[in-house]
Amino acid sequence: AMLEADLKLALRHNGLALHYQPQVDAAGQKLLGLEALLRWQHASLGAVPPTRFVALAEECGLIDELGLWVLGQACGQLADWRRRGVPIPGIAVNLSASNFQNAELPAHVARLLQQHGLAPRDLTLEMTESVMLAPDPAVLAGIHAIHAQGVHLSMDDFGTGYSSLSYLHRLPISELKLDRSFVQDLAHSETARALTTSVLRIGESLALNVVAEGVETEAQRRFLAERGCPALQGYLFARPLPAADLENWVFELS
Ligand code: G
Ligand code: G
Ligand code: MN
Ligand code: NA
Repeated sequence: AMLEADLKLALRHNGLALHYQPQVDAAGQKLLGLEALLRWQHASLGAVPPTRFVALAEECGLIDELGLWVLGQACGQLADWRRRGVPIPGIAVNLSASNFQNAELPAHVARLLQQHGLAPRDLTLEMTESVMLAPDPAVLAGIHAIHAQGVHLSMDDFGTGYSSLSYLHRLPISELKLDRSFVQDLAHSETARALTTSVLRIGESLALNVVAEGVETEAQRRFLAERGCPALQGYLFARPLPAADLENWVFELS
Protein backbone atom coordinates (compact mmCIF):
# COMPACT_ATOMS: atom_id res chain seq x y z
CA ALA A 1 0.00 0.00 0.00
CA MET A 2 2.98 2.27 0.70
CA LEU A 3 4.43 1.63 -2.72
CA GLU A 4 1.02 2.21 -4.27
CA ALA A 5 0.78 5.67 -2.69
CA ASP A 6 4.33 6.46 -3.79
CA LEU A 7 3.54 5.42 -7.35
CA LYS A 8 0.50 7.65 -7.44
CA LEU A 9 2.58 10.57 -6.21
CA ALA A 10 5.35 9.86 -8.71
CA LEU A 11 2.82 9.66 -11.54
CA ARG A 12 1.21 12.98 -10.64
CA HIS A 13 4.28 14.93 -9.56
CA ASN A 14 6.85 14.26 -12.19
CA GLY A 15 8.56 11.36 -10.45
CA LEU A 16 8.54 9.04 -13.47
CA ALA A 17 10.73 9.36 -16.53
CA LEU A 18 10.97 7.87 -19.98
CA HIS A 19 14.25 6.61 -21.35
CA TYR A 20 14.70 6.08 -25.07
CA GLN A 21 16.48 3.23 -26.83
CA PRO A 22 17.43 3.52 -30.51
CA GLN A 23 16.36 1.05 -33.18
CA VAL A 24 18.81 0.90 -36.06
CA ASP A 25 19.21 -0.76 -39.45
CA ALA A 26 21.08 -4.08 -39.77
CA ALA A 27 24.36 -2.27 -40.46
CA GLY A 28 23.92 -0.38 -37.20
CA GLN A 29 24.33 2.90 -39.03
CA LYS A 30 20.94 4.41 -39.54
CA LEU A 31 18.43 5.41 -36.87
CA LEU A 32 14.99 3.94 -37.63
CA GLY A 33 13.11 4.80 -34.46
CA LEU A 34 13.10 4.79 -30.66
CA GLU A 35 11.43 2.71 -27.98
CA ALA A 36 10.31 4.64 -24.90
CA LEU A 37 10.92 2.74 -21.65
CA LEU A 38 9.48 3.83 -18.34
CA ARG A 39 11.72 4.44 -15.33
CA TRP A 40 10.97 5.09 -11.67
CA GLN A 41 13.69 6.13 -9.28
CA HIS A 42 12.19 5.63 -5.83
CA ALA A 43 13.59 7.85 -3.04
CA SER A 44 14.49 4.96 -0.73
CA LEU A 45 14.15 1.82 -2.87
CA GLY A 46 16.17 3.09 -5.84
CA ALA A 47 15.20 2.01 -9.35
CA VAL A 48 11.95 0.02 -9.31
CA PRO A 49 11.68 -2.29 -12.36
CA PRO A 50 8.85 -1.29 -14.73
CA THR A 51 7.43 -4.82 -14.74
CA ARG A 52 6.90 -4.40 -10.98
CA PHE A 53 5.23 -1.01 -10.95
CA VAL A 54 3.23 -1.59 -14.13
CA ALA A 55 1.75 -4.66 -12.39
CA LEU A 56 1.12 -2.51 -9.33
CA ALA A 57 -0.59 0.15 -11.45
CA GLU A 58 -2.88 -2.56 -12.87
CA GLU A 59 -3.80 -3.77 -9.38
CA CYS A 60 -4.60 -0.34 -7.99
CA GLY A 61 -6.45 1.12 -10.96
CA LEU A 62 -3.72 3.50 -12.10
CA ILE A 63 -2.92 1.75 -15.37
CA ASP A 64 -5.04 4.00 -17.62
CA GLU A 65 -3.52 7.11 -16.11
CA LEU A 66 -0.02 5.62 -16.42
CA GLY A 67 -0.55 4.68 -20.06
CA LEU A 68 -1.80 8.15 -20.90
CA TRP A 69 1.12 9.76 -19.09
CA VAL A 70 3.59 7.66 -21.09
CA LEU A 71 1.84 8.45 -24.38
CA GLY A 72 1.69 12.19 -23.60
CA GLN A 73 5.30 12.29 -22.50
CA ALA A 74 6.54 10.40 -25.58
CA CYS A 75 4.53 12.54 -28.00
CA GLY A 76 5.66 15.75 -26.28
CA GLN A 77 9.30 14.68 -26.41
CA LEU A 78 9.10 13.72 -30.08
CA ALA A 79 7.44 17.04 -30.94
CA ASP A 80 10.18 18.88 -29.04
CA TRP A 81 12.90 16.99 -30.92
CA ARG A 82 11.24 17.77 -34.24
CA ARG A 83 11.00 21.50 -33.37
CA ARG A 84 14.68 21.56 -32.52
CA GLY A 85 15.72 19.67 -35.64
CA VAL A 86 16.77 16.44 -33.92
CA PRO A 87 16.10 13.81 -36.63
CA ILE A 88 13.99 11.18 -34.84
CA PRO A 89 11.97 9.09 -37.32
CA GLY A 90 9.36 7.88 -34.85
CA ILE A 91 8.68 6.54 -31.40
CA ALA A 92 7.31 3.29 -29.96
CA VAL A 93 5.47 3.15 -26.65
CA ASN A 94 4.66 0.06 -24.56
CA LEU A 95 1.06 -0.37 -23.45
CA SER A 96 -0.26 -3.14 -21.27
CA ALA A 97 -3.17 -5.34 -22.26
CA SER A 98 -5.51 -3.46 -19.95
CA ASN A 99 -4.73 -0.15 -21.69
CA PHE A 100 -6.35 -1.60 -24.81
CA GLN A 101 -9.52 -2.33 -22.79
CA ASN A 102 -10.03 1.38 -22.29
CA ALA A 103 -12.62 2.40 -24.87
CA GLU A 104 -11.24 5.94 -24.78
CA LEU A 105 -7.74 4.91 -25.89
CA PRO A 106 -8.17 5.56 -29.64
CA ALA A 107 -9.62 9.02 -28.98
CA HIS A 108 -6.83 9.83 -26.51
CA VAL A 109 -4.20 8.81 -29.04
CA ALA A 110 -5.81 10.90 -31.79
CA ARG A 111 -6.01 13.94 -29.51
CA LEU A 112 -2.37 13.63 -28.40
CA LEU A 113 -1.12 13.35 -31.98
CA GLN A 114 -3.11 16.39 -32.98
CA GLN A 115 -2.10 18.39 -29.94
CA HIS A 116 1.59 17.77 -30.64
CA GLY A 117 1.39 18.16 -34.41
CA LEU A 118 2.47 14.59 -35.07
CA ALA A 119 1.42 12.20 -37.83
CA PRO A 120 -0.09 8.82 -36.91
CA ARG A 121 2.92 7.15 -38.60
CA ASP A 122 5.20 8.77 -36.02
CA LEU A 123 3.79 6.54 -33.31
CA THR A 124 3.94 2.79 -32.73
CA LEU A 125 2.09 1.08 -29.92
CA GLU A 126 3.70 -2.11 -28.62
CA MET A 127 1.52 -4.78 -27.08
CA THR A 128 2.42 -8.22 -25.80
CA GLU A 129 0.90 -11.52 -26.75
CA SER A 130 -0.98 -11.42 -23.44
CA VAL A 131 -3.46 -9.11 -25.20
CA MET A 132 -4.56 -12.25 -27.05
CA LEU A 133 -4.89 -14.41 -23.93
CA ALA A 134 -8.35 -13.01 -23.37
CA PRO A 135 -9.11 -11.24 -26.63
CA ASP A 136 -12.30 -9.56 -25.53
CA PRO A 137 -14.27 -7.65 -28.17
CA ALA A 138 -13.49 -4.27 -26.55
CA VAL A 139 -9.75 -4.90 -26.89
CA LEU A 140 -10.07 -5.99 -30.52
CA ALA A 141 -12.26 -2.98 -31.32
CA GLY A 142 -9.69 -0.64 -29.74
CA ILE A 143 -6.85 -2.21 -31.67
CA HIS A 144 -8.73 -1.88 -34.95
CA ALA A 145 -9.70 1.73 -34.22
CA ILE A 146 -6.07 2.64 -33.53
CA HIS A 147 -4.95 0.91 -36.71
CA ALA A 148 -7.64 2.75 -38.69
CA GLN A 149 -6.10 6.03 -37.55
CA GLY A 150 -2.81 5.01 -39.16
CA VAL A 151 -0.92 4.32 -35.94
CA HIS A 152 1.39 1.28 -36.16
CA LEU A 153 0.86 -1.67 -33.86
CA SER A 154 3.75 -3.90 -32.82
CA MET A 155 3.80 -7.33 -31.16
CA ASP A 156 6.39 -7.20 -28.40
CA ASP A 157 8.36 -10.19 -27.03
CA PHE A 158 7.24 -12.17 -30.07
CA GLY A 159 7.57 -15.90 -29.60
CA THR A 160 7.49 -16.04 -25.81
CA GLY A 161 3.85 -15.73 -24.90
CA TYR A 162 0.59 -17.13 -26.07
CA SER A 163 2.16 -17.49 -29.51
CA SER A 164 -0.74 -18.62 -31.58
CA LEU A 165 0.19 -17.66 -35.10
CA SER A 166 -3.52 -17.23 -35.77
CA TYR A 167 -3.61 -13.71 -34.36
CA LEU A 168 -1.15 -12.59 -37.00
CA HIS A 169 -3.98 -12.53 -39.47
CA ARG A 170 -6.66 -11.43 -37.04
CA LEU A 171 -4.81 -8.39 -35.72
CA PRO A 172 -3.78 -5.41 -37.84
CA ILE A 173 -0.18 -5.44 -36.63
CA SER A 174 2.66 -4.10 -38.73
CA GLU A 175 5.67 -5.19 -36.68
CA LEU A 176 7.07 -8.15 -34.74
CA LYS A 177 9.65 -7.68 -32.01
CA LEU A 178 11.71 -10.85 -31.85
CA ASP A 179 12.18 -11.52 -28.16
CA ARG A 180 15.67 -11.04 -26.83
CA SER A 181 15.82 -14.59 -25.45
CA PHE A 182 16.21 -15.85 -29.04
CA VAL A 183 18.88 -13.29 -29.85
CA GLN A 184 20.79 -14.12 -26.67
CA ASP A 185 20.98 -17.82 -27.60
CA LEU A 186 22.01 -17.37 -31.24
CA ALA A 187 25.69 -18.22 -30.63
CA HIS A 188 25.10 -21.57 -28.92
CA SER A 189 21.66 -22.78 -29.94
CA GLU A 190 20.76 -24.19 -33.32
CA THR A 191 17.10 -23.98 -32.23
CA ALA A 192 17.41 -20.25 -31.54
CA ARG A 193 19.00 -19.76 -34.96
CA ALA A 194 16.23 -21.76 -36.67
CA LEU A 195 13.45 -19.94 -34.81
CA THR A 196 14.99 -16.56 -35.55
CA THR A 197 15.24 -17.42 -39.23
CA SER A 198 11.59 -18.57 -39.18
CA VAL A 199 10.36 -15.36 -37.54
CA LEU A 200 12.23 -13.33 -40.16
CA ARG A 201 10.55 -15.39 -42.91
CA ILE A 202 7.13 -14.88 -41.33
CA GLY A 203 7.81 -11.14 -41.23
CA GLU A 204 8.90 -11.14 -44.84
CA SER A 205 5.97 -13.13 -46.14
CA LEU A 206 3.41 -11.10 -44.18
CA ALA A 207 5.15 -7.79 -45.00
CA LEU A 208 5.76 -7.03 -41.33
CA ASN A 209 8.66 -5.06 -39.97
CA VAL A 210 10.81 -7.18 -37.63
CA VAL A 211 12.86 -5.65 -34.83
CA ALA A 212 15.37 -7.96 -33.12
CA GLU A 213 15.66 -7.06 -29.43
CA GLY A 214 18.58 -7.44 -27.08
CA VAL A 215 21.37 -7.34 -29.68
CA GLU A 216 24.55 -7.22 -27.60
CA THR A 217 27.31 -8.62 -29.81
CA GLU A 218 28.72 -8.05 -33.27
CA ALA A 219 28.20 -11.77 -34.02
CA GLN A 220 24.49 -11.44 -33.28
CA ARG A 221 24.26 -8.33 -35.45
CA ARG A 222 25.98 -10.10 -38.34
CA PHE A 223 23.74 -13.19 -38.11
CA LEU A 224 20.63 -11.01 -38.17
CA ALA A 225 21.96 -8.81 -40.97
CA GLU A 226 22.80 -11.84 -43.13
CA ARG A 227 19.23 -13.06 -42.77
CA GLY A 228 17.76 -9.70 -43.74
CA CYS A 229 16.51 -8.52 -40.36
CA PRO A 230 15.25 -4.97 -41.04
CA ALA A 231 15.79 -3.45 -37.58
CA LEU A 232 17.90 -4.06 -34.48
CA GLN A 233 17.75 -2.82 -30.89
CA GLY A 234 20.14 -3.53 -28.04
CA TYR A 235 23.11 -2.61 -25.91
CA LEU A 236 25.49 -3.10 -28.87
CA PHE A 237 24.12 0.22 -30.18
CA ALA A 238 22.83 1.98 -27.06
CA ARG A 239 21.15 1.37 -23.74
CA PRO A 240 17.84 3.08 -23.02
CA LEU A 241 18.99 6.69 -22.45
CA PRO A 242 17.56 9.83 -20.89
CA ALA A 243 16.34 12.27 -23.58
CA ALA A 244 19.43 14.53 -23.45
CA ASP A 245 21.85 11.57 -23.75
CA LEU A 246 19.79 10.08 -26.58
CA GLU A 247 20.10 13.37 -28.43
CA ASN A 248 23.89 13.30 -28.12
CA TRP A 249 23.92 9.69 -29.33
CA VAL A 250 21.92 10.69 -32.41
CA PHE A 251 24.30 13.52 -33.28
CA GLU A 252 27.33 11.24 -32.91
CA LEU A 253 25.69 8.70 -35.24
CA SER A 254 25.11 11.20 -38.04
O1 G B 1 13.50 -1.44 -19.93
P1 G B 1 13.20 -2.59 -19.08
O2 G B 1 13.95 -3.84 -19.04
O3 G B 1 13.37 -2.16 -17.72
O4 G B 1 11.65 -2.94 -19.28
C1 G B 1 11.10 -4.06 -18.67
C2 G B 1 9.69 -4.30 -19.13
O5 G B 1 8.83 -3.25 -18.73
C3 G B 1 9.56 -4.44 -20.63
O6 G B 1 8.93 -5.67 -20.87
C4 G B 1 8.67 -3.35 -21.05
O7 G B 1 7.76 -3.80 -22.03
C5 G B 1 7.97 -2.92 -19.78
N1 G B 1 7.76 -1.48 -19.88
C6 G B 1 8.70 -0.54 -20.00
N2 G B 1 8.15 0.68 -20.13
C7 G B 1 6.81 0.49 -20.11
C8 G B 1 5.69 1.37 -20.23
O8 G B 1 5.80 2.58 -20.42
N3 G B 1 4.45 0.80 -20.14
C9 G B 1 4.27 -0.53 -19.97
N4 G B 1 3.03 -1.00 -19.89
N5 G B 1 5.31 -1.38 -19.87
C10 G B 1 6.56 -0.88 -19.94
O1 G C 1 9.31 -3.90 -23.99
P1 G C 1 10.34 -4.95 -23.85
O2 G C 1 9.95 -6.13 -23.09
O3 G C 1 10.87 -5.39 -25.14
O4 G C 1 11.51 -4.22 -23.08
C1 G C 1 12.77 -4.18 -23.58
C2 G C 1 13.66 -4.51 -22.44
O5 G C 1 14.91 -4.97 -22.88
C3 G C 1 13.96 -3.31 -21.59
O6 G C 1 13.96 -3.74 -20.30
C4 G C 1 15.36 -2.92 -22.00
O7 G C 1 16.02 -2.23 -20.96
C5 G C 1 15.94 -4.27 -22.25
N1 G C 1 17.06 -4.28 -23.18
C6 G C 1 17.25 -3.48 -24.23
N2 G C 1 18.39 -3.82 -24.90
C7 G C 1 18.90 -4.88 -24.24
C8 G C 1 20.06 -5.70 -24.46
O8 G C 1 20.83 -5.53 -25.39
N3 G C 1 20.25 -6.70 -23.57
C9 G C 1 19.41 -6.94 -22.51
N4 G C 1 19.71 -7.94 -21.70
N5 G C 1 18.31 -6.21 -22.30
C10 G C 1 18.06 -5.19 -23.15
MN1 MN D 1 8.78 -3.22 -25.84
NA1 NA E 1 10.62 -7.57 -25.39
